[in-house]
Amino acid sequence: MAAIALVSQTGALATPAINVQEAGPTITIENTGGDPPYSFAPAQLDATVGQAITVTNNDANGVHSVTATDKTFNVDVPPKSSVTFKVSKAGKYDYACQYHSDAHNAATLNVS
Ligand SMILES: [Cu+2]
Repeated sequence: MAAIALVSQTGALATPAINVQEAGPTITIENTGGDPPYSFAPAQLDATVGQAITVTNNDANGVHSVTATDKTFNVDVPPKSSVTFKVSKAGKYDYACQYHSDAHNAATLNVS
């Protein structure tokens, strides 16, 4: 089952010779079991308009999302997988998880 979701955009297992893609902005979601239990890291991220932003969900047990408070973007990220999205309009976007609105740290994506 896991193989289906493995589109491998992080290139974590790729050797440098194969992975020639430049590292773009990345949001990582973890189940830390702390308070709050889920984390967005980094809490503040910069990107440019149209740039690919990769979201990796390392929580094996749940779908999380990166959902702008103003709904400019809403990206579901299945367990143990990565999704890439782009933002077409500059702005400072607070975002949260639509499934656990009170269980993630506050996070902001700044697009310029
Ligand atoms: Cu969540």
